[in-house]
Amino acid sequence: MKEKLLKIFAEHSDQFVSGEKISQQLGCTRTAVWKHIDELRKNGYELESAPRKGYRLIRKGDGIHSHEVKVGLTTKRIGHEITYFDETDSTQYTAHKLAQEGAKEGHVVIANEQTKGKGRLGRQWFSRKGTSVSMSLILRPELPPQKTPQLTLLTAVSVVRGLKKATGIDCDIKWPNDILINGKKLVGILTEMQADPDRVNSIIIGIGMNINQHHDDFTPEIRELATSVALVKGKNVDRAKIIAAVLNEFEQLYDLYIERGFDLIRPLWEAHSVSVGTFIYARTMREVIYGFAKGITEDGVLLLEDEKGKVHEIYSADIEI
Ligand code: BT5
Repeated sequence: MKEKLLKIFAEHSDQFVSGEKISQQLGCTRTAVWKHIDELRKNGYELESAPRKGYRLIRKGDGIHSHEVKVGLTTKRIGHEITYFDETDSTQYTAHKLAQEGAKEGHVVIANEQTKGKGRLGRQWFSRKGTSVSMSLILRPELPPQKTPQLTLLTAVSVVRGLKKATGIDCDIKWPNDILINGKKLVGILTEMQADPDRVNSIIIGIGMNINQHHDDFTPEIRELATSVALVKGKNVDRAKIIAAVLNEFEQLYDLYIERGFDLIRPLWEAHSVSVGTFIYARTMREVIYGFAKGITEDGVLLLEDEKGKVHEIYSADIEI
């Protein structure tokens, strides 16, 4: 009911909508309309009411609403099914569960707040209620498992392009899964899969984006490492628009990838990468290697030439530039 009511206000942007019209569209009594309006107010929405005119939405609450995302979508399937939580442990957990239960490709899980956001290797992903985007996308490509790192890189390109379209900002990609602005982390990507030895059943792509955080919204451990769109732009931005823009870019690139492979995606990735063509430290599970990042392979593996001229294939690491 709340979603339906918000949809009515979205369709009437700044105008008043009469209580009568709302009650007809929702199929409920005027008293029930009044109760739903009251509920929205309790959720942080600012609504003006005027005799004989009805209600007008002045300011939204701090949630992200599925219909607001859907309004911005130009996709054929990605994001058509959205599961939204005001609060959940991790959108990755829910997406895995939905995938096991047979969710279709393109189903997206979005949360306004995550209490157990995950990074790679058991690390934490921090987000503050109402300020960030935490979403997980379910995919079902016919791919051998070793190709899945390509999808992390494809996602990074989609995020950079989506952010540029929705907000005008230019970001860099740091292999394999970070989006940076001025060297600070804006977005983290986590790609997980459910697979048999030779076949992927589903891939869950988690995207955590810092959007409307201000300096003090970040926990002390990441305050100096992290940035947000609002910090870069100097004002808050609409998270639903950003989600839609990223999903739109994602579907275009993903369709291209499924049809023509990684060859067309790689130059797009390289164009935004700050970790290729330069000297870097790569911290893997076993060692730290210093060398020249020569490029990425067809599978998205980083090629790092050490000081003795040996080329290492890096599958997973943290990079310091
Ligand atoms: C990542 O891991 O960057 C992947 C983050 C993926 C988060 C999304 S949100 C939706 C979905 N649901 C989840 O539960 N997860 C995914 P990694 O490269 O391991 O980076 C983790 C490190 O980044 C942490 O150890 C911190 O140092 C730092 N970090 C944590 N939260 C951050 C934030 N909000 N902004 C910038 N850096 C952060």
